[in-house]
Amino acid sequence: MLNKYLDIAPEVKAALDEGRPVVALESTIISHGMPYPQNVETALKVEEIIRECGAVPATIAIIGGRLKAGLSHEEIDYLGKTGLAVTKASRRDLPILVAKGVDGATTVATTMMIAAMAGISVFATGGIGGVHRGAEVTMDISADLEELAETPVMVVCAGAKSILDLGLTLEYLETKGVTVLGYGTEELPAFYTRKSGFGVDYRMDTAEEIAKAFHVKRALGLRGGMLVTNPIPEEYSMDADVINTAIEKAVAEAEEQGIHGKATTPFLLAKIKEITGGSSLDSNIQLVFNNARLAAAAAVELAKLSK
Ligand code: PSU
Ligand code: MN
Repeated sequence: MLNKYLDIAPEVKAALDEGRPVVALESTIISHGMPYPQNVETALKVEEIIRECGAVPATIAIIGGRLKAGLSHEEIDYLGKTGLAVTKASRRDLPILVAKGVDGATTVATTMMIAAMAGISVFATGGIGGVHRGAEVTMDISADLEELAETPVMVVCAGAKSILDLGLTLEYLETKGVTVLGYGTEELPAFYTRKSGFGVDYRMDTAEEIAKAFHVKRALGLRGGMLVTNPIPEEYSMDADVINTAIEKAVAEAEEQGIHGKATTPFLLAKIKEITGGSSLDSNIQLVFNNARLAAAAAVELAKLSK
């Protein structure tokens, strides 16, 4: 029985019922990850790309306390315009927002949860949350990592920003049994750049291989997701020194101002944007498009395997 708080958009429901490919998309990236109107333009364009690649997009959010798998253009526009005033909803926020009947922008963790409830297996985003620098003292570790350990959704991202401690993030994922795949690379991409200095668990060169790995994981009865890391296209990648200097500055400023808890990631993202001007936003948008294409291709392959 489907969750009584869940609304699946008719187009998404039809695709799922017929075993056609569907790709989930998150909404924190819309409300907290990019400024208006680029956030709305990007969200709509990502949906278009997924359609062109033969899958049905399902942008996920909480609207008026309803868990939504598939949003209308009006709902996407509303989330984009409302921006930071929408509650950023991670796992611990979900029951409260539903109980109160209010809105929430879903992070990677809650997008995975709602995707799984709806029966969606593949999810495309920009970057995931992870183990923050200094987490050995602050214990700031994103709930996204626990969700990857528990919830059966493949997440396609461009790696993680080095606002995180990438080495500790990989260690955490290993402990939790989350496989980290590199699409066409042995090296974990670092969001704005194609390289991080850290290795992925396995390199895979086709969407078919990626889909098969996830299909077999499920067939083995193993719980949890899988992380597919897709390097930003060369022509949009940033100069490592430029971006790393901006990140260092942002992290130092967050520490100075005593930013903590759920505010940390949005604060750092906004600071980096401010320091680098528009260039990091352009890269950010392009890597999301790139991830949408790979996620759609993987969803198409997974649908064939699931027949
Ligand atoms: N990292 C990014 N861009 C983002 C996020 C993370 O490069 O937009 C968002 C995602 O929604 C992610 C969330 O799930 O931030 C993680 O927040 P926290 O670190 O508070 O768990
Ligand atoms: Mn955190």
